[in-house]
Amino acid sequence: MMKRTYIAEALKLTDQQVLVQGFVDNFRDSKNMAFLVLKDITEKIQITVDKGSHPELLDTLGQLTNDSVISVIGIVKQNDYVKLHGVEIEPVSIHIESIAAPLPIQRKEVPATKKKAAVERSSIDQRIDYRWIDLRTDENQLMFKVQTEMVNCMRQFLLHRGFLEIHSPKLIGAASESGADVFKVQYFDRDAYLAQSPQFYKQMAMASGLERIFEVGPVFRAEKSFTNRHTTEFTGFDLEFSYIQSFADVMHLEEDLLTDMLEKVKLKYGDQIEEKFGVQVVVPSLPFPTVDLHDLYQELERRYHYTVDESEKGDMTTEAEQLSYRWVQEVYGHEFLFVTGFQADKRAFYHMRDDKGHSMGYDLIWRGVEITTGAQREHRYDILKRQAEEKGLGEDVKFYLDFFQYGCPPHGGFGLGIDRLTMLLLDLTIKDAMFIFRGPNRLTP
Ligand code: AMO
Repeated sequence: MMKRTYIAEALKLTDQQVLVQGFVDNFRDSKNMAFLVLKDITEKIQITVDKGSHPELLDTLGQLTNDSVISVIGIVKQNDYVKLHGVEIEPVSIHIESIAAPLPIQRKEVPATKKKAAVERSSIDQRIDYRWIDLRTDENQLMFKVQTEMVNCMRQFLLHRGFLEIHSPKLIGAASESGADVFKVQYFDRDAYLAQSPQFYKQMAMASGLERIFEVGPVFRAEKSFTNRHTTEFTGFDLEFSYIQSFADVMHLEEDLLTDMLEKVKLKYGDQIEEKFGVQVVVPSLPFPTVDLHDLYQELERRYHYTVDESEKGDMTTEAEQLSYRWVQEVYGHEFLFVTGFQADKRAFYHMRDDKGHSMGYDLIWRGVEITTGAQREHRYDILKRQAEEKGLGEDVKFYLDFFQYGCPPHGGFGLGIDRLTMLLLDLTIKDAMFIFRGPNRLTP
C-alpha cells in the first residue's frame, strides 16, 4: 500500500504518483468528464476524470456523493486551466471508503441563480445537531487551527517563564466559587460538585510552593443564561503565581501574554482570518488602557448618557461592558480595557481588599466582552476566613482555608475564557466558536 500524502504536499509533487484521501468537497459529473474536489485538513485538490479513457471508474463515480470519503491514487499535473491552484490529479484508481447520505443540514447559504432559488443556511442549533458535518467547512477548520495556535502560544509563553502546568480535579466535594451556579452530581452514596473554576487548586499550588502554575481545562457553570457568550461548560485558561507585589503584576503578565499571542496568530493566520471571517487581527499596543470602574461610569454617563442605579455601580453591567468598547476605541484607539476598583462585596471572597473596600483585582474587557477576572488573593488566613464567613461560606470552604494555615506566599492570578477568546477573535457567537456548545437545553451530541 502506498503512503498517504497530505493534499498541501501533493500540490507540489508535479508528475508524481500520490495517494490522497479526504472528503468529496464538490462533485460535478458531466457526459465526458467528472470533476471532484477532494479536501483534507490541509488543502483541496481537483481530481479530473476523462471518462472515455477510464471506463473502469464509471461505476465508482456513479455511486459518489458530496461529503463521501475516498482514497485516490493518481498523477499530479500542473494545468493552468484548473482554477484551484492550477493543479489537478489524473486518477489511476478511486476507492470509496464511506458513502455520505444526503446531508441533513445546509452549512452555507446558496445564493439564487437564474434557474434556482436561494437555499437558506440551517440555523446554528440545527447545525449543532450535526456538528461533525458542520465542522467540515473551511471556516470551522480554520477556527480550530487558530485556537490551537492561540493556546499553544500562551502555553509556550508561560513555559518560557518557568510556569508549571497542573491538572486539578473537576469532581470536588464542595462548590468552588460562590456556591451558586454549581452542578451537583451523584458520587456513589454522596453528592459531589463539578468545578466552577480551578481557583482553589491554583491557590493550593501556591501553598505547595510551586510558585508559578497554569491550567487549561473544563469549567462548569450551572447558569441558565441564553446569551451569545455564556455556556454551561467552557475551557478555562487559568494561571496563578507567587510573590507578586500587587495585582498590577498580574495585569502586566496578562497584557504581555495576549499581545505575544495575537502577534503570532496574526503572523500565521491573519490573512486567512481576514479572508474567511472578514475580521482583522489587531496586535494591541502596550500597556493596555486601565480605568477605575467609578470613573468609567462617569465617562459613560457624560459621553453616552448611560446611567445605572447607584446600587449597580459597584459592578459592571452588560451594557456598560458593551459601551466601554466604544469608549476605549474613541479615547485610546484600543480594543482592550482593564477595569479596576470593583466593590469588594460584588467580587469573590478570596480577592484581597484595599482599605477603600475595593477588590484588588480587575476584569479585562475585549471588544466589549469580559474575557478575564484576575486579582491578588487574600493569603492571610484570618482575614480570608472572615471574608468567607461574610459571604456565608463556612464548612464548604474549610478544606480550602486550611491551605493558608501552614505558610503560603502572597500570590495572584487570573482566569481567561478560551471560548470567548476564539469567539471575539473571529467575530462569532459562542455557539459557533465551540467544538460543541453546552447550554441549558443542549447535552447532545
Ligand atoms: P470568572 O467567573 O470571571 O472568574 O471566569 C473567568 C472567565 O471565564 C469565562 N467565563 C465564561 N465563558 C463562557 N461561558 C460562561 N458561562 C463563562 N463564565 C465565565 C470568562 C471569564 O472572564 N476564579 C476566577 C478567575 C480568577 O480570579 O483567577 C473566575 O472563575 O472569560
